[in-house]
Amino acid sequence: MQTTLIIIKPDAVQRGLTGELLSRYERKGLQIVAAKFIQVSEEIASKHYAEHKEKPFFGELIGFITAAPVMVAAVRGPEAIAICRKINGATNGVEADPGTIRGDYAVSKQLNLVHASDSPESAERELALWFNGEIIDWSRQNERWITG
Ligand code: 3AN
Repeated sequence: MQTTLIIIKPDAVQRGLTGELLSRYERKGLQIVAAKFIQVSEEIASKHYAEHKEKPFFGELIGFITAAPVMVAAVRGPEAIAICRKINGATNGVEADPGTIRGDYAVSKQLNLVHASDSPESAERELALWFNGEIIDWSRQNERWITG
């Protein structure tokens, strides 16, 4: 089992897609183990995107993610990290395959609706950054009908 961080970004929230997008991870069979609707601080945004600090789009990226509220969630399941990256699709909405979130809803590199951790190391770091003891380990009654 892996747990990964999902962010439903400001563009998706503004477009009224929060529930629709969160449901894509849920209906796949992943389990929501934390979620909150927040206004992101510059401090958390800079820490989250620390690896992009030197990129020319860093300032714009921080401006975007702090511009309006986001829904942040932790989702769990077998290979949850790879599954969520597949559900999201390629970073650039123009290149993302139809059927993925970005393929279905995005035409931009920056306004790409969702974030998902890209590795176990990133997931661990990001979950610790966004959730402070708020992850709930709960059992699904129907687990055997989902993960076997
Ligand atoms: P992903 O979100 O697919 O993991 P990353 O980690 O390469 O993509 O980029 C982080 C975020 O930075 C992206 N979600 C996107 O919003 C933004 N971004 C990436 N590349 C660009 C770019 N060339 N111009 C503007 N924003 C970008």
